[in-house]
Amino acid sequence: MADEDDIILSELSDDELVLQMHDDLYDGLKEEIEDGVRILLDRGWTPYDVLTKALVAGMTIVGADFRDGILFVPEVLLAANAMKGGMAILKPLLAETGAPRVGKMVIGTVKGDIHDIGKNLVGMMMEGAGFEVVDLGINNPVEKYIEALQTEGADILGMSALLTTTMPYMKVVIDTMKEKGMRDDYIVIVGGAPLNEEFGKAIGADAYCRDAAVAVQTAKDLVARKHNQGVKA
Ligand code: B1M
Repeated sequence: MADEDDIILSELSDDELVLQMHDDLYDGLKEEIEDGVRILLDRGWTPYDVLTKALVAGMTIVGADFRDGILFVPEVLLAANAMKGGMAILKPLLAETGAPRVGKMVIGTVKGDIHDIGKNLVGMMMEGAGFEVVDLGINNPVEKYIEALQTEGADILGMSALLTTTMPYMKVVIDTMKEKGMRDDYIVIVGGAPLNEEFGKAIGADAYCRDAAVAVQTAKDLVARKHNQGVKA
């Protein structure tokens, strides 16, 4: 028999359910997050709204308490695992737009950095928008990026960093591309919580993208611009 404190997710209103999902994410309850995602989808929510309003918003609360020393690494790992459970359900739906292939992107988190949720989100949204995505995972040295760009015939390099100590590594990658005379062959976009527009410019990226939606729009614009230049040449 259900305990009287048990919460039946399906009986909550949308607003209550979203708040409950923020709590469940905070508590690292993967199954509850997966159930919540399915319920919102059944109620007609778009995958993008579920992602941003239930999952990403919940993770922001986790981030604040991690920063303030209220949550620690093991708890945050559980929250990340729950978030990934929800994202796995949304991934095929976000990729299901039937959009024609618009370009190919190699994406990875930079050396020394193991944060991958934002990077995964960007990859998912890019796939949903019709890009082919080659995901190099986390902790990528410059050689791995360069090799993938060359062997995959990619149009775009996407780098993610979540730490102030790892974001300078993006410049190492771009400088190496310059040394090898291959920088102008690719569009380079960068993102991650500690970055900003100014940093993106300073390291020689084509664009800094605040979030996954901006990354998609920016990539589309830059690919279109590159193709137009190609036509004129
Ligand atoms: Co880490 N961590 N963490 N962590 N962690 C942060 C980043 C931190 C800000 C927390 C804090 O103090 N408030 C802090 C960094 C401080 C700093 O450098 N300024 C921090 C720290 C210090 C650490 C450790 C050093 C902790 C320790 O060990 N003492 C350690 C480092 C490990 C390492 O990488 N070497 C560490 C470890 C971890 C966990 C393993 C526990 C876990 C990661 C699990 C995983 O990713 N699989 C973790 C998590 C989960 C976080 C927080 C709480 C959440 C990050 C996240 O997933 N956010 C984070 C706090 C925060 O960011 N508020 C924190 C949700 C995600 C959707 O957002 O990744 O920002 P985000 O992605 C966004 C945008 O940034 C953008 O789009 C996404 C949204 O649409 N974006 C791109 C990201 N990449 C992009 C690329 C693009 C375009 C846009 O183009 C290519």
